[in-house]
Amino acid sequence: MKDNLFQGFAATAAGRGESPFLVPESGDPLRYADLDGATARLANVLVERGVKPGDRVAAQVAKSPEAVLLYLASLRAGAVYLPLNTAYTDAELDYFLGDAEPALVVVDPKRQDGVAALDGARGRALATLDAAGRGGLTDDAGNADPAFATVARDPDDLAAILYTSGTTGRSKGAMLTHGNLASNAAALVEAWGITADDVLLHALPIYHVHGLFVALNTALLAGSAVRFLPKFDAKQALGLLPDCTMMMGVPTFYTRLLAEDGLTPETCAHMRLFVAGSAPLLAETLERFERRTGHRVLERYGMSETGMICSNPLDGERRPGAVGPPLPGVRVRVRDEGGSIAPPDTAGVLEVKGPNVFKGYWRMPEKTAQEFTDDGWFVTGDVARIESDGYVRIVGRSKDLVISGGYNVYPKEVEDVIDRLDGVDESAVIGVPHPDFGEGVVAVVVPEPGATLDEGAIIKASRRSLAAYKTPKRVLFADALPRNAMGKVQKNVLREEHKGVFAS
Ligand code: MLC
Ligand code: AMP
Repeated sequence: MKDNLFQGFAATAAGRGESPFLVPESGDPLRYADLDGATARLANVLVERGVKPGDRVAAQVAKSPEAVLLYLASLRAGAVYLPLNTAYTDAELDYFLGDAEPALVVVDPKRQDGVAALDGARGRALATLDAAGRGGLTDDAGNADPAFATVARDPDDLAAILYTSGTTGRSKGAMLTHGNLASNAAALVEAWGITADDVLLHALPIYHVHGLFVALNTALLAGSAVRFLPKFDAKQALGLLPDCTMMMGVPTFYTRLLAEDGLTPETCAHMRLFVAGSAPLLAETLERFERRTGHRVLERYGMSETGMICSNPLDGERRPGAVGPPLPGVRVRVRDEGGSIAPPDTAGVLEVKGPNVFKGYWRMPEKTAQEFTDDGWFVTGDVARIESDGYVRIVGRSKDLVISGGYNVYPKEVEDVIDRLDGVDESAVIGVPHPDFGEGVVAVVVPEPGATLDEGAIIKASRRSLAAYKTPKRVLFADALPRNAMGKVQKNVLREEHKGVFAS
């Protein structure tokens, strides 16, 4: 593959002619034949707006074919694409913009004024793109030159930055190179047998590794068609499944599909592969889905920093509760509590090495150094066991993290917001089993002496600074938090005590 990731995609597109790439619910499909001209026009617009190779292009935009073109145009221009969750509030956005210092910030027109007023946006060029793909960028692209010489990139040059929150302190921007993304997409196309005959049902957001890189980079590399939905809706997905061959989703997609009567072997007759990841897929969900449809979901495991690490096989045993062996070219090992490399079947923190592993955290050399071992392995923070035949089982997390519906929520960030509210002495945020989201965010709050606090008011106040998916679904009150001898809050005790809060 050529060094600029886009050149690999362009080579595939050249052989796909009039075949569709993105097929949205309404409007014309974007054909592979359109890709060169459409991304060239947009790349010219980026350059006109001052974007130079190596500059960051930040995008907080709804899912649309034009948003995908923006990602591809950024690659072509040699820029670094920085996608941001549309749920982020202005306060959250302010930090990302201030830290990444993008040359261009692309937002929905409705948010333009709010974003322009942020400290982090000061001095940055702003452009708009709405959910229908309209806005300043699209307008300019209509008049731009449809030819653009794709900027040459080394495999080690940055293609994207994905922000991931930290267990302590500030969010970190994971720097992903052209080589990282290209190698991971090629490994997945191979492992999952993706071809130009595939039709992918795409209902994931496109600001995270799952919907953007795992789903779209593989489709682009293989030349597949993509049924492109703005978001996941179980009924709509069921209506489209008969026309598709593949779906990728978080476990919530599968539990929501199972709740629909229309999920039958007939609906899935044309399907070749269902993939799940971003959060643990319960063995029970895998088994129920297989009983209902005849399809055994393929579970895989990855991270923003590494792309995909492990996958159950396309052919061979898809083991419930396991994420399969590492992908070709990727190595994993487990380190036990004493710091030694653990023998098979022993739980410990999982470490990974390979061409998929990111370059480091944006402008955080010390954080980067902390998360790599001396011999260059990335420490995932996930607790795993490697079985004697190489299958990996994720059995827990050493990092204090909640995964709700596939989104990561860092308790520290939520606790900081709640602790600042009037009448709150302290708080502890935990994840407990949730029938829809896998884990649901719960805050246990200790009021200041004499203060009267109200659950609804705390939820509402938190929501002002936090995205909806991070905001606690329940707030419970306690006189004190359980602590160990070192004074550390025992979150396992709280999780056990409150495990039934969302029981249905
Ligand atoms: C939405 N809400 C959530 C939520 N998603 N709350 C908790 N967890 C979530 N995941 C909020 C909504 O804003 C709303 O709040 C309320 O909960 C009910 O929303 P809903 O209508 O039920 O949610 P919906 O819009 O249907 O979204 C649910 C979902 C979505 C599961 C379809 O969250 C989703 O697409 N998740 C996928 C995330 C993903 O792509 N993760 C990959 C990360 S990459 P209110 O206040 O408005 O009522 C990664 C690496 C890897 O992890 O390995 O892949
Ligand atoms: P993110 O930082 O958003 O990329 O999320 C990565 C994290 O998601 C990993 O470190 C895991 O904790 C979790 N994860 C992803 N896939 C799986 C899976 N199949 N099973 C369990 N956890 C997963």
